Amino acid sequence: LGPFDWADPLRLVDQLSEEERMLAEGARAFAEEQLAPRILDAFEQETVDPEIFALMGQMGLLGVTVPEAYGGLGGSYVSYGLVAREIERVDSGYRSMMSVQSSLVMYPIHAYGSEAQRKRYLPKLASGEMIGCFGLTEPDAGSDPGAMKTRAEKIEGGYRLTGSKMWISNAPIADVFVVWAKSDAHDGKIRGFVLEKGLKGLSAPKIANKLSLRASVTGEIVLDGVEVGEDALLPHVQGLKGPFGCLNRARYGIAWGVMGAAEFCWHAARGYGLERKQFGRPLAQTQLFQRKLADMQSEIALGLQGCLQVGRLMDEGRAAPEMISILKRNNCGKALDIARMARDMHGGNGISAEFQVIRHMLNLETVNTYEGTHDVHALILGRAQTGLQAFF
Ligand code: TGC
Ligand code: FAD
Repeated sequence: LGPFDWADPLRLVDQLSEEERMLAEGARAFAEEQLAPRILDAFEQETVDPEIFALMGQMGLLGVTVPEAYGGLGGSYVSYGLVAREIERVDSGYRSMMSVQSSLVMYPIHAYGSEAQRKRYLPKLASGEMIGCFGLTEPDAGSDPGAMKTRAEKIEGGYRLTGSKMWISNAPIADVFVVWAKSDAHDGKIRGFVLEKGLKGLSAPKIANKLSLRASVTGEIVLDGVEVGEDALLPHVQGLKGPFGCLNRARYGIAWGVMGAAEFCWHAARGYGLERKQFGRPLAQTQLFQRKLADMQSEIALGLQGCLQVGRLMDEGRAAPEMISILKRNNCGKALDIARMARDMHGGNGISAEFQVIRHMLNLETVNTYEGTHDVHALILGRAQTGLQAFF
């Protein structure tokens, strides 16, 4: 038997290619140098610095899986996951900015767009010169996006879009809006449209006073009879499988990302327990403290192995959406438990911004909810194993 590395107990690192390891190390250095110094202020002030997109773009962290011909990195899904883990180690909001741009904006333009749309948007989205957002959720259609009210009405030479989207990451600073609407010209089927900032009738007011994910800006999208040409339609997909195709990728990235946030909290709790003495010995020398550390270590190691396995299957074209539901649901739930536990293990200091664990805990409440709530993924998995629909 060989040695044991407490921080990488199942030797994830040995299962990565040289290229994947180098990208992960680069992303970690970037996150430590460029993101970590900003996060306390950004979270406290609830401000987002759009420059972060350009910095991520320079590092090749936007559109990791998009082909190089369109400005992406042409990398694997495992590479994309490793990047998400490193960014979310600093903050879920920064990972959100990256994953919306990569999986929810660049992916659909590449997978469903025309060649002209790919050329117009992808290189600038990859460099961070343009910022994108993805509008699916509405005030009355969250877990049930098929109930959306936003409509695309056929007009001469294009479409008129009317409706509103709610809780949209990046929207207030976005240049490019991927918006889903029911189209009367296509039998009421859901179609995707790519809109640009500045169109008449298009606005994206910020949703203020969030107590979670404060470093990522969230907004509404108001579509007040926005007129676009035929060239705004994503030609190659229709129906809910369009947005879900994007969500599969983003949910997969989240499953890796939340493990990064959980690792931060675990390491912080361990470090705190080694330093802090009560009853004449380090907290880390108590049985209860060690049991909590063991639980954190085990859940994170297993969660990361699951991500790697599904990532490899994605790269081979053999992953199923239900596999992603298992990971998104379980890893978000476990990360939230770990962050709450780490908060508790820091005692009173645990509620201070300086110790960072409560920020991760607050963020993970959002991550557990968006991209399909914990319970919605349970229903997806329940349906897959019983054949019985329990949504309604
Ligand atoms: P259902 O009948 O199950 O399916 C309708 C059509 O969609 C297809 N489909 C999928 N295709 C690809 N991948 C998937 N994962 C798919 N799931 C479903 C399905 O095959 C069918 O196609 P077709 O051709 O037969 O019509 O649909 P339903 O209405 O019963 O759906 C139920 C449910 C719960 C599964 C689904 O609506 C759901 O997952 N709800 C959660 C909504 C959600 O995740 N919203 C996310 C919004 S975006 C976001 O949160 C971004 S935050 C990002 C950030 O800041 O990082
Ligand atoms: P609801 O669907 O109303 O759910 C409320 C509760 O009811 C949940 O606990 C849920 O699990 C439960 N529930 C729902 N249906 C059932 C059922 N059938 N059986 C049992 N329980 C059920 N959306 C986008 O389109 N783009 C974005 O960029 C985006 N970014 C976001 C950023 C933030 C910060 C947040 C908070 C949300 C974001 N969302 C985005 C929206 C997100 O995807 C939705 O909030 C999520 O899908 C849940 O929808 P809802 O909020 O309407 O909750």
